[in-house]
Amino acid sequence: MDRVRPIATFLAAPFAPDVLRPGARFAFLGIPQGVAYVGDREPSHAVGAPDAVRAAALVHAGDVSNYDFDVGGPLFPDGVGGCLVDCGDVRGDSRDVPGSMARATRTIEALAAAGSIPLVVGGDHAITPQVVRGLPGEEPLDVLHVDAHLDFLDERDGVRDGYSSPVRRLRDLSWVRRVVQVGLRDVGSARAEQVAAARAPATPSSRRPRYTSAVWPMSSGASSPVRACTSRSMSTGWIPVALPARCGRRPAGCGSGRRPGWWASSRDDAVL
Ligand SMILES: [Mn+2]
Repeated sequence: MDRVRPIATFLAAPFAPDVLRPGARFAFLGIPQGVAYVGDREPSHAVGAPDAVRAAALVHAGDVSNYDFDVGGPLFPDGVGGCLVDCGDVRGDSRDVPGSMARATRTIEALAAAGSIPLVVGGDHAITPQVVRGLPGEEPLDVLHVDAHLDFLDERDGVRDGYSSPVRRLRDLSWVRRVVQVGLRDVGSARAEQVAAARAPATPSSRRPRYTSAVWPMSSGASSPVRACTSRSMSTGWIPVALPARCGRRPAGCGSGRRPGWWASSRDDAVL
């Protein structure tokens, strides 16, 4: 009972109640969770993102076999069946934040073990390390992080897995070889020493001697580092991409409030 069945699936793909037998190369998965800080005064609106993406994509469900000029052919010549499934949303429990995060990681592990490539929609940015922790650790992994912010705080208000720390937590994982951060702009929570720490190579004593990092502000242009990251990641078969997360009805990273705790879907307690 780890997942919630969606009202409508992504691109009208078959629903896969068993992630170990999804029967498809790509598996859509919602993780409508997040971790709030002391001072966050409203729940994250990002928890509605999986269903919002499903709803937006549904209008294209009848077009997937048509010619796509961006791709140079049909994206799914024979329809999505057999290629794509929707595994629903990982169930969140506001009374058990660590358990909910572990449940998300276990689901990713199961998808990877089944040979599927997860297409994950959060949730706030706290979910990124939850996802990467579940990916196979045998092969080096490169991560492309597209965001306005550095997200490299070691902790905030004693919280180490919040939405300001996902890139810092990725660096804790021995199989993460390279992190490329693209699109940083304006002022966020990052201090100069955190930028320096994010750009620093791994120390000689690290288990990850080949680790490298690149931080590309928006003003520097993004095409070159994106190509560098994706070309290397293609050899591993995994291309984790972290998109900007918002924590409320305001520009990302600019909010503050008073509500500590846990953000989860309003369908928190609904289960398969
Ligand atoms: Mn972020």
